[in-house]
Amino acid sequence: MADYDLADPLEETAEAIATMEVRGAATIAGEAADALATQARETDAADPEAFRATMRAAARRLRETRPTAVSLPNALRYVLQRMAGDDVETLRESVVRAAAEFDRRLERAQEDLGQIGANRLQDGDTIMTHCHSTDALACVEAALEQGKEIDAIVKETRPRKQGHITAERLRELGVPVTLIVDSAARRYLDEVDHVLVGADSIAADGSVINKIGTSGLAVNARERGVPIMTAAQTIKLHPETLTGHTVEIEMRDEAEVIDAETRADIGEIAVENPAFDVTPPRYMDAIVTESGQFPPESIVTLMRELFGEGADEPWAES
Ligand code: RUB
Repeated sequence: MADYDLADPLEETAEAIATMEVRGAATIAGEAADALATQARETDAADPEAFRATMRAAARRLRETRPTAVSLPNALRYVLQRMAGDDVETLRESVVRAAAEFDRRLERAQEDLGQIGANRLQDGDTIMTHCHSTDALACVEAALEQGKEIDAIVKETRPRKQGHITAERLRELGVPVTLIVDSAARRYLDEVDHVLVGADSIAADGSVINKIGTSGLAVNARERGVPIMTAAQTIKLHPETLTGHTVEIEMRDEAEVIDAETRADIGEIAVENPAFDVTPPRYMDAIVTESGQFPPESIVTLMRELFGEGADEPWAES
């Protein structure tokens, strides 16, 4: 494989995504698009072919960081599909412009879906959250702007405790927060009007791929009669699932679950750390996107509209 000279900021972004310093599907997508723009500005490729090859290599480097959130390849696809021109300068400008356009769309999509999600929430409602989703919080923010009072029960979300970020953001918005450990969720569901989660990927059959623990929460919510919605802008729709591919579930380091010393004290055990799980469509009440609210089973219609019958891989080495 050819060796491409990738700019330091691109390597830094790739590393930040891999180590979860940058995390959450929408944030990862925005940072990846920005990294491509920076790479385009900084590359000293001498001719159009070298420029295109470097940009494809940059996209591959970003693509390999985390496998589950489809917003990442969708962001790379958006930018690379708009890379056009017969000379390096024009190509460079096209990439920078596409990345900026992508960022604007990302922001607008989140605002629009927030308005739609907020319509599902009533004044005085209590929500339960899992992990930290900016799309989900956009719904709460819009509900607050509509003058509704919302309380939140926030699941801690082991092992990385992204619930702490959610708790902090909700407090900044003035929402009363009760933090609970994950295993306390079912006990508190009777006090909850809506479970509100985000998504890393949505499959063509309406399955929702989100932080590990979402599916168990959804099953419990259904059993308790509490509606559960996913807030997910359309960059979370996974085009490859239209042609039968499945979504890869990231397995992360066992050190996130248990430290080496405790593990040694326990004795010979296996430790596994899947980062995401799949919630079947029958346990999800609604998927809220910037294009409207959908029953999970009908999301395939929107996917076909947006992606046709599948998706290309513009980062592939030619
Ligand atoms: C994050 C996670 C979030 C989705 C949606 O997992 O599962 O619910 O990414 O987030 P991790 P957003 O912390 O492992 O990245 O709505 O911000 O895109």
